[in-house]
Amino acid sequence: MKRALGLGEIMVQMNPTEKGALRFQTLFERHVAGSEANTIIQMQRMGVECSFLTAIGADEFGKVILSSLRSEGVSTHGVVEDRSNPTGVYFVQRSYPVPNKTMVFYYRKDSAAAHFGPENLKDEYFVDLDLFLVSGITPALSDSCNQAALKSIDLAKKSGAQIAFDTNIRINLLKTKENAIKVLEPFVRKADILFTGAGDMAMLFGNDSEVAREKIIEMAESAHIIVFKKGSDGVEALVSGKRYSMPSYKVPVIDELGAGDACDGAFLASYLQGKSIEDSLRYANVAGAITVSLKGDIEPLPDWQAIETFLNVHGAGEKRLLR
Ligand code: KDG
Repeated sequence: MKRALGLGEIMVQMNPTEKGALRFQTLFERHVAGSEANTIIQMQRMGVECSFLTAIGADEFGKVILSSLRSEGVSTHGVVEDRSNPTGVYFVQRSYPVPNKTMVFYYRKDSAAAHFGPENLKDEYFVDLDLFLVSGITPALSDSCNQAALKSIDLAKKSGAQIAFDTNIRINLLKTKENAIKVLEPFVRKADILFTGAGDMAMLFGNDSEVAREKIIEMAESAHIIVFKKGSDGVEALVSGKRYSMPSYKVPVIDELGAGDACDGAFLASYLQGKSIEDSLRYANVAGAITVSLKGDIEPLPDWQAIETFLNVHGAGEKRLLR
């Protein structure tokens, strides 16, 4: 069995039952979500043995996060209970002011997870590991999280694991483009498998998409795989210099949150378990399509059976190899 480890913040997500401005919402569903945890749970559902590193508050929301990870079979040995700081929470606003677009409002400053640091890492977490995963959100949380993410990469590399990194820019955490480049560049340089998207590349390198693409390829000096997520335009990959492209599936969009994470997780689980790049991209698209069509980041994440059922209905999709 392949083994993966993730690091990041998991929060309680309050998602209104109705679309529209938050000030008019009175009924909320309580979900659990966090980018790297979403990806890890996607991988676990597809047969990778996963564990997760984070900190939770000694509060009710911390308890629901712990039981969510455990109920998925994700190992929580590296989860720290922080008695001084609370579990982070965020609110979702759907379809307002931009129809079909989701906005998030965080209550995560000084959260337990933001206090996670390199002192919480143990060598044993990195033994027999195939893949370590982190995204641009974690180093943006705090200096201690940044240090923990960098040290985890060193420990994972020493144990022979591959490093997967998603640029995942959250500008409300990183504040400026200059700071985004400063914080994210070391991670882009160290990644073996890099995930990014048009929005993130424009944020880092400007609106000329070809220039931005060239710049990120140049910066990703260790990456043998770069996956470019293009939302409803599908997904592309550059694998040891060869370009692959896979169009997306057209489905109704209810809540886009978590779709990119699902896409990363399905790609990584498929690739680690020996699937071809084309199939890995196809399953990544399926996971993204299922996730946008339902609320909650974790609940929709498909297992193999769900992927197969989806493909039986929607077909395998157009397959193109760009040379
Ligand atoms: O990818 C979806 C996540 O970004 C979101 O649900 C919460 O982890 C989160 C974040 O930091 O924005």
